[in-house]
Amino acid sequence: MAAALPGLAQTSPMTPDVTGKPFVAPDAANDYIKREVEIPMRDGVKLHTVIVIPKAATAAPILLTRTPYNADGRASRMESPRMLDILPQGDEQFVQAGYIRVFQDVRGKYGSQGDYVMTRPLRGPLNDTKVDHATDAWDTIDWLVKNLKQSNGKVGMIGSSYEGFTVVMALTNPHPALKVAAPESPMIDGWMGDDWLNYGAFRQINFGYFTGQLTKRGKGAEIPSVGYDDYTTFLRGSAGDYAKASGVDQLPWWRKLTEHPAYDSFWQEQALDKVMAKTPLKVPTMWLQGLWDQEDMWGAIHSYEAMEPRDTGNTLNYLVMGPWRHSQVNYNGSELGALKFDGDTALQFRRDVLLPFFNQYLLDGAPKADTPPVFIYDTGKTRWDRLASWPQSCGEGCAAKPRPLYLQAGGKLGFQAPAEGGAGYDEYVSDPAKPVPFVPRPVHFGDRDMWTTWLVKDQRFVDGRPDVLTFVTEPLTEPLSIAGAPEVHLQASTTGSDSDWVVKLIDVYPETVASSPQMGGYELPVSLAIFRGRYRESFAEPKAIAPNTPLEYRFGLPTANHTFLPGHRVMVQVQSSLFPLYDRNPQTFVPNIYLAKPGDYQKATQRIWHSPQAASYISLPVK
Ligand code: PG9
Repeated sequence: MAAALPGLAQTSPMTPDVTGKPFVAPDAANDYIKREVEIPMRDGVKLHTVIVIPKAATAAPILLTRTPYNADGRASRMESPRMLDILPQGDEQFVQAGYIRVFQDVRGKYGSQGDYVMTRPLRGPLNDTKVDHATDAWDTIDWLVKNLKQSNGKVGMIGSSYEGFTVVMALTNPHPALKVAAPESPMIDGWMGDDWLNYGAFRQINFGYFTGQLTKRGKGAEIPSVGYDDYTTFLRGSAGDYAKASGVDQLPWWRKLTEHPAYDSFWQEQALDKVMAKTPLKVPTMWLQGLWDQEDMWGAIHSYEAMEPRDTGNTLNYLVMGPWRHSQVNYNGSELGALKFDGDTALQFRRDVLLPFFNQYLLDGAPKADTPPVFIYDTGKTRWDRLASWPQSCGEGCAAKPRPLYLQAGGKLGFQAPAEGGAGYDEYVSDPAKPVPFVPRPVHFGDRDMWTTWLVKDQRFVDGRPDVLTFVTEPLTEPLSIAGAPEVHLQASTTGSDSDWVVKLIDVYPETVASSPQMGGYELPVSLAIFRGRYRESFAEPKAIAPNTPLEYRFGLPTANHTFLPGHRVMVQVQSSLFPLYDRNPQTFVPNIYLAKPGDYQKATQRIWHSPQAASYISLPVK
């Protein structure tokens, strides 16, 4: 063997190359210091916390996110000596402004000790322990301001979705050092419209999330796919049958869901908009979400509306809604599916509105920001509106009043109430064996592009199906702007004893669009929802539907800020399923739809009424 070069020690060729000693990457060139600490909570449980401090920091503010999604991962986008590179894209403006960034694993997930409870309820009837996310946020903030000598003692909280939920939890009893907050698409009410259900219809796409989050403290198992097309997979039975076949029924969370199909105290007690309605306003809060938020469409807007009456000085409660899918605020906001916007709307918001707002409350000596009380994108005109209040059109207290847009005979839609004559209804057969798909088949829940863009999908793929009714206006001669939540007033009868009703408000593009030919005739959903008919009279106490009787189904559609442009038409589609995203209604009343049996699934003839005595309409928040 060759001799070692003079001055160099000889390493035996058989020296083991994996030493087991910790590898320490040189960090002299880093522009940040990364610390991992285990912060003790009041019950002794330690929460794993990653702190990234700019090397040059003195009197820097702290930006905190509490996550069930792995704090270490959230603070390592890539290996790099630059803080800008290691933190998420949505943080770039804060990094450039010199903030200290903190991510913490919530109790029971990833590096944190303690028990994990899905969206752990506040202490009270549902939580008999001494801790919740409000106490954990308090204890964490207390530790941070006492231990980070590079900080100025001021903390802002931010986060999207589950991370937005933990922001809201902190706001229920905020630590005095918490100076500003931005819950982004926070999970607020899982039954009404966030994440788990929509007005009582269950979102089956969540099964993979359950196993991913709940089968391990770290990242859990994926459910093996039995086939590519989840339309076929979920036709095999009820949600409960799927849970059993896939093993999900072993999870306590699934048991909790199936034990509470209705909006009982389990859900009511957890609805954070109801909690916030009673919470004193202390911390300036910017509620934000996407206008096509496929996961948390309910939370931010309803929380904003719950707080707003008490924000008389317009200084504490702010609303932002961008043309975004779920959490898109933290990525590129130039486009969504087939839609193109006027530049990167997410960056525009983060740079021009969010950062100055946070700076105002967190940076010593920062100027007052010019923050609009409401910053909302007009998804028809494709431009931002800066408004003093929201909604712009409502029953009472708004500048404008909603107008009823009536379903009419012959598939027409218009502002004139229906006249006498004709059958007074249109009908279709809803067959649980052939439910209406929510996106074109094959439907693969693992297809992220499909999931993130389904709410803007061209609805022509179902228009014309015999089980989808379509009503449409003439082409508009003037712009028609809506700014608020459209409300459905559907007069419907069914031959069954239970039914789902899906209503979609759609912007139909002109047949030709020279600048984007592929948009010619596009049927863009502006706002849509599914409503489980058994909850017509009470969300808490389901009731069988009286067959063959026109009954009114009244429910809010998601908030919209949209101008239907001249040449466009307004369309409404009505159907009885959005499958397999939502579990099928068997159309026979059963005590618990999660546990419906094959024989319960029955065809039903559905009539949508448009007679003078039973007029169906959408109350449109026109401005
Ligand atoms: N929408 C996800 C979620 C929030 C809350 C509970 C469960 C899931 C999320 O993106 O975090």
